[in-house]
Amino acid sequence: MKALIIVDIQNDFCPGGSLAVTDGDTIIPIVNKVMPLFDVVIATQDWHPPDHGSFAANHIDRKVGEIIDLNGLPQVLWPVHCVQGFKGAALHADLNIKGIDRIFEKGTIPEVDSYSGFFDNGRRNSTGLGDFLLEKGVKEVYVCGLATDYCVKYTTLDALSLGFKTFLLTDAIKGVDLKEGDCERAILEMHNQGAILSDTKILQENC
Ligand code: VGL
Ligand code: ZN
Repeated sequence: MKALIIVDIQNDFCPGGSLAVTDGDTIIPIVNKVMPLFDVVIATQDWHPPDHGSFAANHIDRKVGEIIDLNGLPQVLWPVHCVQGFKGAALHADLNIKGIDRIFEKGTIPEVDSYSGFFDNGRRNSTGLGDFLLEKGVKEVYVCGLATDYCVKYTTLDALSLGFKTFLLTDAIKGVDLKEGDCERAILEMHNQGAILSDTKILQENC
């Protein structure tokens, strides 16, 4: 069984959003096109409470991009984004929502961020995604979405650590590049950890 994991294709990560990834929305038609090729399609949704510790605005004298210690873990401070129930947190309207079987929310605990769709950054709490995939008999996962150097990266690394054969759809991801080269380094790290670099053309040819 093959699963597609669509990471955080939400308004705030697309042009016009508070943490917009350059050209983030351009991957949406590509993702929609390959959804029917999968047995299971899941989406992750960054879903923060307003008092979330990853927001620079929730710390005195701290700016976006600074790194702080958040309960023992290094934390990049972000603009307020993907606040539960607000438009910025909604999945992008162009995404084919009907093609998605289940949505897993993450980043819901104020004290810890959660880049991965599987676990929080401290690996203490799971979203249930891993068990869900195992119950469905999924052996192979294909990761796409936003952002390459954060949530796509950590979702991919966790999928590998859970033993899934993990593919990265390189034409269906976009990243932040806070520092130039972050996305390239992230892709290299995923590859070094065992992710198979693929793309949606190869996928379509093999289905
Ligand atoms: C993300 C930064 C903060 C992501 C989420 O989806 O990659 N990045 N929260
Ligand atoms: Zn977030």
